Amino acid sequence: MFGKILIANRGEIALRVLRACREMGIKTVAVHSLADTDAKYVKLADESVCIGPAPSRESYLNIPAIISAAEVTDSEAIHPGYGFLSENASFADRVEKSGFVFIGPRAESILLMGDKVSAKQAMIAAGVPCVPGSEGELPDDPREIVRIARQIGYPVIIKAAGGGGGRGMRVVHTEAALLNAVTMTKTEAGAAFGNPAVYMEKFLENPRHIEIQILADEHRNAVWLGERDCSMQRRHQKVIEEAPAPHIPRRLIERIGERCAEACRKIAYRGAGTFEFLYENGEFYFIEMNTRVQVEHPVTEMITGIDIVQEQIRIAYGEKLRFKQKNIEQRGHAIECRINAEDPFKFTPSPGPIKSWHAPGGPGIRVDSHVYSGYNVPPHYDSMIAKVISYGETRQQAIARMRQALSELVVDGIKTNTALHRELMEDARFVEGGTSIHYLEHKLEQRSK
Ligand code: MV4
Repeated sequence: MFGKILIANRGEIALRVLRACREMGIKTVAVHSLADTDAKYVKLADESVCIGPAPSRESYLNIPAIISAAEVTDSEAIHPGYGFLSENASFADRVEKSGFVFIGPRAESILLMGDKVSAKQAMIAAGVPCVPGSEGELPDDPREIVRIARQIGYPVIIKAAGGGGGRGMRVVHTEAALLNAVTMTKTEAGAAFGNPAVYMEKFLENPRHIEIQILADEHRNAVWLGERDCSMQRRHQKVIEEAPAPHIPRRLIERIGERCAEACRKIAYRGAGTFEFLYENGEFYFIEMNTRVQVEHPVTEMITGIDIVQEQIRIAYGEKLRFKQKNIEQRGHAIECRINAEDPFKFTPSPGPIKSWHAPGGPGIRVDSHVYSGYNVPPHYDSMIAKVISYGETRQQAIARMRQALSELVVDGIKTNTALHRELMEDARFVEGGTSIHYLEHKLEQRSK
């Protein structure tokens, strides 16, 4: 196994990767910005290297600084976590060309999935069901664009090939609005992603967001670890995730999961990955694939007993997957609440010193967090400060445990969204399960009236 891994990230995921390494007897190197010198994972790491000033551009996104840190510490591999450089194909490539192992997919896979048009084409070829839409990039000819939209039927959605995660999209309801929307999306996409290519899909009005976790090794073995329901979101920021997804027939999910694993074998995917689907009227439609470990991976860990970060490390080392599909069981139910340092009404970030921090505990409760009493939440990064994860034999028990956990949680000194989570755990529609991607935004609108 690797002797030493450099963790190219910060916050809770840096601590999460550190814990995985420790358990496996692997030494860790933390890299940090000047804003994170006092962070818990920096102190806990075997070694640490300051890679630059507070702004991400100059530290956590600073490729030469990170590779130099790997060199001076004799690290063997680099774990990118999520966000920052985790889905940067050029980073993966430069890591490998510098003689280190990138703990993630091959750069070619990151590129393939980073372009949403090529990702969708690969999935169609692999037999994964996709949203009906244009065959690849939209052509320039306006008559062709109008023809494609008529064929799909309104409403349609125009999406940037270089976008994803909700960036660079526009919904079109009428033919009169079509060409202008395409032109505007292309202009914005060119400026934002350096790629003006756009594609068109049928716009699904009220879907759920269901994603499938996969693991694949470099020997063409691939398994799926069940699904997660991430529909509870606001402005493309997930708020609550759970596994399994309520009220979806098991045989349907199993069919989709198998398709995802088969797609991984087909494209020779390596590492952990997530297939994102929209689910509406009993049908799954692939939209994007994420080539990193995700924030919400713990809910899958809780119901499968598989440590996804450790498996990422084993896969990167070249090992074969230690289980076959028939060995993977989903048991019970898990829910994750993302605790953010933010204003509970305006949702603006609320950084600053945490005066008092009490984490919940007890049976079936897991808290992934890097914060502590006296910790200063820096203003430069994402506002998530903790993930509270509950596990139960049933969804009902997971909710009951989450209610208790949230009642125990204390974060004093800064504003957080804890009250929103407490409210949602009592919300009749959440308790029933199966709300759409629009539910939270509608609920918040009602609340502010
Ligand atoms: C869609 C859609 C409806 N129809 N595509 C937003 C994020 C990006 N991953 C894809 N997104 C969407 N694509 C079609 N054809 C609605 C969304 C969408 C969404 C998707 C998942 C989670 C939250 C969302 C919030 C708004 C819109």
